[in-house]
Amino acid sequence: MNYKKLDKLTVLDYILDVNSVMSYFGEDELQADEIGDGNLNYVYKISSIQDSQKALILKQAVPYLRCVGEDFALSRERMSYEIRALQKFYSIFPSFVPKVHHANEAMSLVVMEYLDSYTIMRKGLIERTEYKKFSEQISTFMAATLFYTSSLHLSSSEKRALVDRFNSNVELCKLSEDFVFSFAFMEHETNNKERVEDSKEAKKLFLDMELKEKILELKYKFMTQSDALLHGDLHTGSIMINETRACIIDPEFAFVGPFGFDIGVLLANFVSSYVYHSVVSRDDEYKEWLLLGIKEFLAKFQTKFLDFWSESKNSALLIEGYLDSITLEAYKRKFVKDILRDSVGFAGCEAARRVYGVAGVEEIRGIKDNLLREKAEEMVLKIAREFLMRYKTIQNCDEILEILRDAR
Ligand code: ADP
Ligand code: SR1
Ligand code: MG
Repeated sequence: MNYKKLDKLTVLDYILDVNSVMSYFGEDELQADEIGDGNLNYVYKISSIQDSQKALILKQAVPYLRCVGEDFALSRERMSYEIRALQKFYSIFPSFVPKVHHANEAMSLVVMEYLDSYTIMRKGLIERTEYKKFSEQISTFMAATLFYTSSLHLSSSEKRALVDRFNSNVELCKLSEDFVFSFAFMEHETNNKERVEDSKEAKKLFLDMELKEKILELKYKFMTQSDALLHGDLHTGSIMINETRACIIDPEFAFVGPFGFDIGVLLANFVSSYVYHSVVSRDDEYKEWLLLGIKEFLAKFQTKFLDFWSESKNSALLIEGYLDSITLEAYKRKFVKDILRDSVGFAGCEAARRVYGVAGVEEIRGIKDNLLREKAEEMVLKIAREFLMRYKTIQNCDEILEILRDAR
């Protein structure tokens, strides 16, 4: 089938020929609405007119970057990686990923479960919602997907096959190399002009060579370290959540990369939320809830990762009997501590790039009051700098929380 960009009408013609979708809707009449709010793609909700409970999402990639326009070419093959990642993550932990009903790499589209009564986590955090189960759920998702796609579990050939299946996602990896690690730390045409112009803080950041050396260390890890299958853009806008379930969406940046990257990106986005509530809502109780959530998420990740590891005896890396039990335990503990440290470094990059880079986050760039927004930006940069300068020596989660508590 040749690629064709669908619209709200042709989307309905398309699914008429897809048995797995039509058997879901039966004889119902259908309607389609475009509901995407993302930077890159088109997202349609297809629903039954007779039964509003019945709905699915059809997401299609276009061969350009939607938020910039047709002049910014971006290959639509990114959808193939999103499809593959959704399927891989679903096979590891189905409860945390929307179910795929149909996928068509040639048409760069996927049809998946409609997450009804879920909120984008970023918005929920702005509204001060306390999600009781998120640290348990997200830590499980991350520990499982990272562990089971790594050389600590897979055989050598399985791991290489995984790398083959994902690591040609070159254009989106390059976007992250540019936008997460580079452009936002120098004068660049893609940066947010309004925020950079006349900003002393921006100049200071762009001239901070000590910091930029640390960012380069992490960029190098991002480019060369093929530890495990990553979501690749796991900010709080890629999590849809309610009281009972957290679901991970939008893994089009997926590739086999460093263990600490997804954890770091998520940590950075919790930092943005913490800063928002320090500067705008000034809600100390909610800030404490966020800190506790961050600590639980990181601590549970480490425990669960080690638990999964204790069940795998042979892998590409380790053969049973190679290390004695005391050495093995010490080796594993150091291993997860190193993941935590890298996560803190990646969190520094992600938090800071959102300040002047092209893709800001709502809770910082969306602050209407100029003085408050500047204060929030300064606070994010202060935390990001501490993260980056100290990431190699962080000992535990409490140290990370201290950095947040000390920032003003
Ligand atoms: P993009 O790749 O363009 O960033 P996303 O995958 O982030 O697109 O989707 C854009 C928006 O569409 C999300 O923020 C969410 O509001 C909505 N959305 C995406 N997937 C689903 C889903 N499975 N169920 C309900 N809403 C969804
Ligand atoms: C130019 S693409 C900007 C950002 O949007 C995506 O969600 C990623 O975070 C990317 O860096
Ligand atoms: Mg996206």
